[in-house]
Amino acid sequence: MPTAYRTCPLCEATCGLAIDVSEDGSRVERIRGDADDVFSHGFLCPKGVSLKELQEDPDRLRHPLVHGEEATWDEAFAEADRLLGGVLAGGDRDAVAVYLGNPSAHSLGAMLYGRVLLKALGSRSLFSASTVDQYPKQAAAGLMFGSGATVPVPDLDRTSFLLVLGANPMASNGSLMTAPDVRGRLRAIRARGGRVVVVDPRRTRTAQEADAWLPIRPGTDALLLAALGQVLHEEGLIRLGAAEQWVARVDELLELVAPFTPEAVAAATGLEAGAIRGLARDLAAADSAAVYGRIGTTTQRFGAVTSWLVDVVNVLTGNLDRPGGAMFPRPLAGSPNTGGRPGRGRGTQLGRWSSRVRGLPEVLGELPVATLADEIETPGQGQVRGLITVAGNPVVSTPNAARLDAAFASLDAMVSVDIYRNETTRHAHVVLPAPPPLEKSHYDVALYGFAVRDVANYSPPLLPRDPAAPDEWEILLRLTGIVTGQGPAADVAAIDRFVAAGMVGREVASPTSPAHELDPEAVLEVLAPRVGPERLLDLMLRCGPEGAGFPELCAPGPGDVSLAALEAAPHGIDAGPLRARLPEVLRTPDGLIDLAPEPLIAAAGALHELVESARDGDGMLLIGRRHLRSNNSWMHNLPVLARGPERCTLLVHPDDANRLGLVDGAAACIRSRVGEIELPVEVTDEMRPGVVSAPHGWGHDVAGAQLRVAAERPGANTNVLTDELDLEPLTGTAVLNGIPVEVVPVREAAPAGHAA
Ligand SMILES: Nc1nc2c(c(=O)[nH]1)N[C@H]1C(S)=C(S)[C@@H](COP(=O)(O)OP(=O)(O)OC[C@H]3O[C@@H](n4cnc5c(=O)[nH]c(N)nc54)[C@H](O)[C@@H]3O)O[C@H]1N2
Ligand SMILES: Nc1nc2c(c(=O)[nH]1)N[C@H]1C(S)=C(S)[C@@H](COP(=O)(O)OP(=O)(O)OC[C@H]3O[C@@H](n4cnc5c(=O)[nH]c(N)nc54)[C@H](O)[C@@H]3O)O[C@H]1N2
Ligand code: SF4
Ligand SMILES: [Mo]
Repeated sequence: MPTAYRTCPLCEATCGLAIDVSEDGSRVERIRGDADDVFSHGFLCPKGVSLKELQEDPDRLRHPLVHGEEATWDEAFAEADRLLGGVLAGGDRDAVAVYLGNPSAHSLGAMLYGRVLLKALGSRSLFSASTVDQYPKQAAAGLMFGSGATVPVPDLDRTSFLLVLGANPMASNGSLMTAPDVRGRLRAIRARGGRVVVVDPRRTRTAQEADAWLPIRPGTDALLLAALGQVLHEEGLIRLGAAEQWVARVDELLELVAPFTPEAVAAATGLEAGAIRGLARDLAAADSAAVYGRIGTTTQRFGAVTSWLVDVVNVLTGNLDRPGGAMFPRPLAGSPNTGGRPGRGRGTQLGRWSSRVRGLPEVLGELPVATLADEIETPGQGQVRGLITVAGNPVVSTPNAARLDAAFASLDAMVSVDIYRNETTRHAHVVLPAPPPLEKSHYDVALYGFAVRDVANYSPPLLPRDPAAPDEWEILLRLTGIVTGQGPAADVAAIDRFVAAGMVGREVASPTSPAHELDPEAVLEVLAPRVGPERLLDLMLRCGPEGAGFPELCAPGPGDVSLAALEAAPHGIDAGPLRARLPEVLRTPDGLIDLAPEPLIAAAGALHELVESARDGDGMLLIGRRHLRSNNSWMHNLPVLARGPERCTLLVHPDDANRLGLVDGAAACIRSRVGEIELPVEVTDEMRPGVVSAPHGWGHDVAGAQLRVAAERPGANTNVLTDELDLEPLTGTAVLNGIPVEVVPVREAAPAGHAA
């Protein structure tokens, strides 16, 4: 039986898969970890195995849907053209919105051609899952280092001290930290004498594996980090180390953190002053240390401030850009911090425009998805009447889900590129089914930018696609044709050539590119006969930091990486451990790291109020969680993952359960400002008292979806509770953790004859 080697596209870990295929090449027989993968060395999780069931899932869409009925591709594009064209005919480009979901960052075609569609559409109504996720981190990184793609990651394999805030990589497999087998890598830290400390309101699997767990009150991480800075300063422990000559505005930063002594923040964070002081000393004393924060630190009110302070502590302890500290990956293709002029750039501006209805700030080219419903509901110039979703399920993943659900039902034109008819796409007038992962090629353009080693791995399509069905990038280019008025049957090859020529043009114009001053036509000829994502990827690899350049045109690059080189290396190419990249990685206008960016200093002003207001009371705070056998909202339909105990439960501490009259296994009603849901209670002392936890991504019992397995155990949609008005101020990112809720038992109807 032939075995093929591919990269798993389901999460950020980028594991190598060894896939046994039937003799005729049409079916997957078995999926294992690829023991020879240069990065994952055989590791995989249950989701990787489930790619077989995803491929074979009878509910997965194989044909376009037009108004809910199966249709041909030509019919579907014709209807998309009629509907979207109708909205655009009014001359208002902002009237068509786009929402890009999480898997679009895991799809080579969607990554490279999603932006083509956005550019062609020319609408400011652009939304994505990033404003319910990592934009606070990317905004802070942009302000400090000059590009939102320049996010330091923990040098996991060499660090002697890892401080984790608001992440549970044992369940999530790591995020903004691409590292297959996080568990093995965490265990290795301790095995070599290092320490792991986890800050989380819940004693997660990651916390259980760690040396210490600090059960912080949700939403107060910025205070903890400010206090770490204060102690480092007060005790003379600041060492800027390798970064010293590139760091600006240290004094402003130290002035900001000065009032936040451990004693001052103890009551608000719920952590002992002594523990905070000890943590600061341990960080300073460690041979190397890395502070790492993830979704629990970004999707909260102080998300941007917290994300910034994470790297401030990395800088103050001398750990930025040093082995074992927080380092900058050097991706082999397509990163804004490997191209152009090294060491300087335009920097990052936030809020270059604002949203029409609520005046919320633009962030990295987008608007906050928390205001999408406003933009649909509110009449006037710029009102959103058409929507294209690509690989997203915002009805389940964004705040005040019930309101957005109703708003979607009112749209004049909704077109979804997706593989399921789910809570969101059931509203679409046209659904265009992308090929499933194993029928597409794959390269992690986005995720290698956050990888703890510099690696690269390319996967050609494994299984044949229905000859009538376009690839995902072709779907996006046909939509590009539609929104540019070329009609439903635009010449995809011509648009693609135009896209490639544009990219070649930029390389040819760049003095630091190996393609500099080459004849663009000659470059395109070298890249031929590749088309689509492969042509663009080959160009990006050749022009990357290890790229082969164009030896064919006597213009070699610094290395030998090209798409052909990756095709010859089915287990991937390893360019080694992370390396020091200061100052060339910076893209700030002055070539320095801004330790105290004005917008963040301003946002941190509100920390003084937080010190006073955050206290234990009778109210409960709801936070989220993830489970290894799920993936946001969309993998609950696969039997291999769905089995096992009920997962959509409310975790409650025993003291709270007693106080609130909640019983293990019985239902609780959870209410917030915007909505209420019911969930079964799971009483566990892994919760910090005063905090309850429920996973997002559930609520599969809506009419019109086609998710038969998921509907058997639908769970409830926690984003019915999250508040579209409660946002991180700099980026408009939704607050999804620390939601004030009321939790009451659901009383069963009393049996007849008994008084209630
Ligand atoms: N309360 C709460 N809400 C949250 C979070 C939280 O922690 N708490 N987390 C947030 C985070 S971090 C994220 S990233 C978002 C995710 O939010 P979304 O991206 O909106 O939602 P997903 O559940 O990832 O939905 C993915 C969609 O893509 C489709 N799909 C899967 N593979 C493909 C493909 O290859 N091509 C195409 N075209 N479609 C595909 C699926 O069918 C599904 O409809 O949720 C956010 N929402
Ligand atoms: N199995 C699986 N893997 C996934 C996903 C999935 O849905 N399932 N989703 C993927 C996506 S899109 C993403 S973005 C990543 C996310 O990756 P992670 O950030 O690792 O995700 P979580 O497991 O939700 O961990 C967040 C932790 O933050 C804690 N927390 C909540 N509020 C606070 C707070 O105020 N302060 C602190 N310090 N902690 C807090 C929660 O208790 C939780 O343990 O995971 C990715 N991987
Ligand atoms: S950890 Fe992520 S990349 Fe690895 S097999 Fe699981 S889902 Fe796939
Ligand atoms: Mo995410």
